[in-house]
Parts: sequence; C-alpha cells; structure tokens
Amino acid sequence: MAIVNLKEKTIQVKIVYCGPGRSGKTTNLEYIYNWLLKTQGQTTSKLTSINTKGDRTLFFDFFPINLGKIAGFELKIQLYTTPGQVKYESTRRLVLKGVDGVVFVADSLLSRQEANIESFQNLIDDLEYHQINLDDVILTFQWNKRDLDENMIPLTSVEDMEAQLNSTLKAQSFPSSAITGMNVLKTVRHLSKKTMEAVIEKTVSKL
Ligand SMILES: Nc1nc2c(ncn2[C@@H]2O[C@H](COP(=O)(O)OP(=O)(O)OP(=O)(O)O)[C@@H](O)[C@H]2O)c(=O)[nH]1
Ligand SMILES: [Mg+2]
Repeated sequence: MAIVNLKEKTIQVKIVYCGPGRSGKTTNLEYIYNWLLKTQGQTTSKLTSINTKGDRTLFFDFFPINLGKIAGFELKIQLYTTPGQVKYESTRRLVLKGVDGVVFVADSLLSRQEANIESFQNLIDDLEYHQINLDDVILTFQWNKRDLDENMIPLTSVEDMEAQLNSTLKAQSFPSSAITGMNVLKTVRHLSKKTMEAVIEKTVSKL
C-alpha cells in the first residue's frame, strides 16, 4: 500500500516486477538504473540486489526513484523484483506485501508459455494471501525478449500471449526487450504515472 505522509509531504508507491524465472525482471531494473546513471549522472539511489546466485534473484532487487514534486508533495517510487523460480514462494509473498503496481514480465520464448501461465496464477494467489485483489493493483504486461525474433529463435506471437494472459483483463501491455531497452522505460513511466494517479485519487477521496 502506498505511504502518504501528509506531514512530510511525501507519497511513496511500490512497484513490483513479477513473472517466471529468467523472464527478464532483473534486466529491466538494471536497464532503468543504467539509464538514470547515464542521463542524470550520479544518482543518490543504488540498485541493491539482495542474495543473488549467478544471475538468479534469490530474494529481490530494489531501487528507489525520486520523481520530483507535484502540488508540494515529493513523489517516490520503489521498484522491486521477485525471484521467479517456483520454489521461492514465501520470498515472493514477502516482496509483494503492500504492492501498488505490478509489471508482469512474460517470457516470449515458445518453451516458456506454461511457465508464464503458472507464474501469473501464482501472482493472483500471492496477492490473495495479502487480501489484495488483482483489480486493486495497477497491472502492466511486458511480452519480453522480442529481440530474439531476429535470431530465428521460436517465439510466441504477441497476439497469442495477449490471448493467454490478457484477454479478459485487457491491461496495458508492451512488447519489450529488457536487453535492448525496447519499451523498458515506457513500461515503467506508464505504470508509475498510473499508479501515482490512483494513489493520489484514493488519498484525495479520503481527505
Ligand atoms: N535476448 C534477451 N535476453 C534477455 C532479455 N531479458 C533478459 N534476458 C536474459 O535472460 C536471462 C535472465 O534474465 P534476468 O533478468 O536475470 O531474469 P529474472 O526474471 O530476473 O530471473 P529470476 O531472478 O531467476 O527470476 C539473462 O541472461 C538475461 O540477459 C531480453 O529481452 N532479450
Ligand atoms: Mg532476477
């Protein structure tokens, strides 16, 4: 849940990158972090990867972004990844506590379609565990690894991925490549904006 501090005038929202193992969640965060480093020089925030084995996330990656001020309020976004491997359910649940927005990073590899579906069902269950409905979070899909198309690696079409995961939800979605950066910033910008708007609306309605 977003933290709105009226005294300190800060609004903090939590965005979590979910999806099956090796779908590209950590690579998304690394791309965003490197882009910020390049365009804004030194950033005060650090990309923290806790408990990583090889390139597998065992706990989470974390990275805060300051978005500046709106109406005197300082806007802060916290980006997290979950470990995609099925066996890390309890860790995934911990990371999802208080989530406001989710990027579901689905793997476009033909061989990973069942893993996408299983992982999405796990997400619904993990949210339910925290008594959060899927409708309560702002959701964006990424159909990731589209760059592999050029290497003649068999991928599932965007249309089929939409049909598999997003036919009833009709959430915003982006074909992406976390490696080349295609739509990586677009995804985080879109979701940050939507999540922040939802949080501000909820806060104002309670005042
Ligand atoms: N070609 C290609 N490779 C990608 C892309 N995104 C990630 N990868 C590669 O896929 C592998 C796994 O990426 P990660 O970002 O570590 O995946 P993850 O989702 O964080 O995986 P877990 O932490 O195990 O859940 C790495 O070798 C990445 O370089 C992409 O868009 N295109
Ligand atoms: Mg990872």
